[in-house]
Amino acid sequence: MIESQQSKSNGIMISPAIAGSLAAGGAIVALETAVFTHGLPRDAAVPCVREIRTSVKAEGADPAICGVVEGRPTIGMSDLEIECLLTAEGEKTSPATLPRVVGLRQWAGTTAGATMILAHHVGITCVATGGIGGVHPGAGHDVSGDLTCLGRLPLIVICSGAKAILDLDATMEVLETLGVTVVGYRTDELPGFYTCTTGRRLPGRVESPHEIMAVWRAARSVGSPASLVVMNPPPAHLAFDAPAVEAAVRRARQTPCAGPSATPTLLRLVQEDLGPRSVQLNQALLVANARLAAQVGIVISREGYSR
Ligand code: PSU
Ligand code: MN
Repeated sequence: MIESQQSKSNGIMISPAIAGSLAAGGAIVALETAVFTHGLPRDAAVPCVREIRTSVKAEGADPAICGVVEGRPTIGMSDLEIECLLTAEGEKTSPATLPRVVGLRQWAGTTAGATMILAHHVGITCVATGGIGGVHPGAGHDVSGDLTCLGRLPLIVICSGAKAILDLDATMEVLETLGVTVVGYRTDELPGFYTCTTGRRLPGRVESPHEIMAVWRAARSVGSPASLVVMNPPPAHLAFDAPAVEAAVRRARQTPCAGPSATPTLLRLVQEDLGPRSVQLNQALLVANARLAAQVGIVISREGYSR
């Protein structure tokens, strides 16, 4: 059992740094952990967490790594807790499984959706992730719980698109159906996680953290219940060409997989196919998205927000 000096809010464990920042109205960026338990290779995970922490702090915001520590939903996990989560081989928890892993005292890395639930519950607005879940191709009705959360919770989610293995057109359609506002960050095109472009035009674009805040605020003032998704293209110097990614995805899809393991399995196959640069890119885009989320958090914290 890991001893902690955390405070508890709404049943959620909060680290002293995050509790202090929440009380002071500071800028906080919530980050998921499923990408570390089930996305990146194990040896890349801890250095990536460290880089994210450093970058968010450098922007003047507080990084809140979210996950389930022996059944305790936690906001602001320590490095030790993250290492224990990886050692315990915690499961990947989505909105649907979060109550079970908490109730039955298990370890788990939270998906973007589960992270959104925890963040919203304690009053954190900005969430950063790599790629959101979405609609898987085929007739299996596999639609990520990330999308439901985006439709229901009034957050700002910064990502680099939906994951390359998904049906991107169907994913964009479902986001629209759920009333989720989607904008590109300094781009007109939907990024493809591994690629800067996908040939799909986004409904709108923003140029600055200030504009992101303006759109999010407008969503609140018109009574929208949903999130604002900001699509931030991956760093161009590491991004891949679309044909290379398409070929890797096609090869990965030849391996049958379904359910919660579908995303991690397919992503691992694509990653192996694309080689080590894909891991570097994954890390770099996580850091870049966390940075942008920090900048947005700062603007909101500075300008204040009232309904
Ligand atoms: N990015 C990765 N690997 C992952 C994920 C993201 O490189 O495993 C996770 C995210 O946490 C995302 C989740 O929220 O996959 C979606 O999974 P599903 O399709 O099962 O909802
Ligand atoms: Mn699924």
